[in-house]
Amino acid sequence: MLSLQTSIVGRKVIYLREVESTNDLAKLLALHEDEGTVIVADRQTRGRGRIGRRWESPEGGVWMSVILRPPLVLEDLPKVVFMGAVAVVETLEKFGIPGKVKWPNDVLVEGRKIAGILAEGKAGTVVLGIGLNVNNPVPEGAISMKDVLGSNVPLVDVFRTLIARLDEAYSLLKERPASIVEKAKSRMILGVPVIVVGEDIEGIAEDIDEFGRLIVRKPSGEVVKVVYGDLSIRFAQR
Ligand code: BT5
Repeated sequence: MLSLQTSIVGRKVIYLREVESTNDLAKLLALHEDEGTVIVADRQTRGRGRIGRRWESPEGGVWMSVILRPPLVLEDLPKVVFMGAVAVVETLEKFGIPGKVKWPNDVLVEGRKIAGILAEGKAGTVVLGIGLNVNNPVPEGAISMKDVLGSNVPLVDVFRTLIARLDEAYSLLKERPASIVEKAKSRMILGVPVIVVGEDIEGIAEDIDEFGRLIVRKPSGEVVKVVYGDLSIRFAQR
């Protein structure tokens, strides 16, 4: 019915009207499901961001997780996050919306958050969770595809496009992991003043390195590499 023609991502799709968190369910199902299995729900009652933050997931958005078994080590988890971010930006592009990646795991449109990525991994399995605001109401400071386009967007088309882009990005990740970092970098907001939240670091977000670390140049000229993890950046006013 969805007519997915992907090779891995979306080989099986498990749809629920409501779930606490697609990532939590995917982690459980990963014990016996093959890679590529997608869990998608109309709404989540306990959608999660990083470090226990809440992810608002009312009906109208795409809330999904995919079970992956990439031939990578745990240090490569940022590459899986970038794979998700690239697929989201490409999906938005297909609908005529220019999106940008904000390190480490956000996608912004018009400076506001339209999507968040949550990759959680252990022992060879990674659950890649994506929340994309489509027609749903969004929290203060966030944005949806509907807000940008001015009318409702067919949710199933967005989902189908996202699955196709994720499948492409996953083959790239497996064949040439470095190219996923390059792709994410070309779509990332760089060259702007940032503050690393919770750390005493302020400077210009210059670049990312091959491990996905953010390279920040302080006003003193000193360069700091911010490790991907639970840290976030805030754009600073100059
Ligand atoms: C994220 O966390 O951005 C990752 C979000 C991942 C959500 C997906 S949905 C499917 C799967 N199942 C889950 O349970 N989760 C994943 P973080 O960087 O920690 O950002 C969280 C912050 O984003 C919150 O503290 C809010 O400020 C903001 N936020 C919450 N809901 C939002 C929404 N719908 N749109 C935009 N921003 C939101």
